Amino acid sequence: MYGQSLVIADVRLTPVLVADPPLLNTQGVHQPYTPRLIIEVVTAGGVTGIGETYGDSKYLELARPLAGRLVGRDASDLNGLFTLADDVAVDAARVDDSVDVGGLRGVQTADKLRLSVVSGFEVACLDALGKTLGLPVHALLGGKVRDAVEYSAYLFYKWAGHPEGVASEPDQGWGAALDPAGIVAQARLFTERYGFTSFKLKGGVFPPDEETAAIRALAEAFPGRPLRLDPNGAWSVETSLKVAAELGDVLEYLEDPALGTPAMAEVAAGTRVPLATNMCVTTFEEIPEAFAKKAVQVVLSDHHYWGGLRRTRELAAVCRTFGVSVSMHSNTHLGISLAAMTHVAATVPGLEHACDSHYPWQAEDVLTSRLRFTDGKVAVTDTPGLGVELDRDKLAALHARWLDDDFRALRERDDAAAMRVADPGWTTPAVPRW
Ligand code: GKR
Ligand code: MG
Repeated sequence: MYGQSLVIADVRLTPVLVADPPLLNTQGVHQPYTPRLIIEVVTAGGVTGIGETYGDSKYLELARPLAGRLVGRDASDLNGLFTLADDVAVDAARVDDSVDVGGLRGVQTADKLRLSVVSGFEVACLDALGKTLGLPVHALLGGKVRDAVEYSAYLFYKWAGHPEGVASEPDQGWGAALDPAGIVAQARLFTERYGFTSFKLKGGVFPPDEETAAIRALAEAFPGRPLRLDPNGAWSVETSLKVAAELGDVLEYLEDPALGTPAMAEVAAGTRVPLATNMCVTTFEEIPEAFAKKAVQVVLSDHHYWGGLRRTRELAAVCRTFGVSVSMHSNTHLGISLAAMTHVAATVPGLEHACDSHYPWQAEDVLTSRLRFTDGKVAVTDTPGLGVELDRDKLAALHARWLDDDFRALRERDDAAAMRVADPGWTTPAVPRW
């Protein structure tokens, strides 16, 4: 209720390991359990706000001191969060400005890591603020411009199960998908279970001809539906142009066919198929070159690494200015993040492409009730805050798994290591792979 203190009295951090199916990507395969961090911000007024972000150690190492320094500050001081996080990062001995270019989320820098941590705290503060004021998070961002947010089915090549002998949760009836027929069957399940009407296929797993055939099969099975293919930069410019020419009549867009802005610009210059990215434009600093070179037509934000919901709106404003579309990509996440994604997406004008979400792949959650997709959409709630509630028993169970020594190796997400369990000789392929 208005008038209650927003001073932060306590911050709880709970790392968890969440079950994940054996989804294939260019780096390897998803581990049977993926780390996430659940953040609770408790105000002196007795309100608890919740947030979620990546849970690998490097994120925890920043989140812990930040949590300590937040106590005594005001949950509404969202700008202050960023300066505080900068101070914490400077003090944290192990955080340097080293750069890792090998990931699926573009260039990894210490700055991006900081923003990813801050994003979870920002969402928790917004949730606390909204609950205190009796307002939904979308209202704190200026108000929703739509009542439901559309998501696309996120199709993956997939084994039927994790390798024999590896502890994992039962498959939720998805089965294997290793060829065009398997991908179409998976897409049908997505439509039956969630009503999705657009489809994104994670590529970069099989030779481009096989993935082209899978998209063709989808186009035949679902005529006129928006289709996307995302090989996470695994292709050369030449291969990208060949695929674009072959699939130009059915693709909504190609997502990160080639790695990096110069290569994407070359592809964009040679095709009319729009290019989308969550790899070459992942920070504001990367925008000028990419937009000047007309390398991308759709920027896929992810509030986790763009630094939260308000910065996602800032990104959308910059994109609008330059006539570039904006939508959302995702990584393995739980319902708190889906709620946050839905609130911010509800406030972005002119969202022309369905957002993507891994949520259907996560059978486990830390919420009392799961968010629902109806006709491929999540309804935008007007319940104060994010409109979701933490289930303490579920949280405790997933945290107990994180604490369990048998699962210690999985505290860091490493898709290449997970692949080596099945294929000991596997190394992350050099790019371009094809
Ligand atoms: O979960 O395997 C995956 C995805 O490849 C993810 O890591 C990417 O970040 O979904 C993402 C994408 O669109 O590139
Ligand atoms: Mg992508």
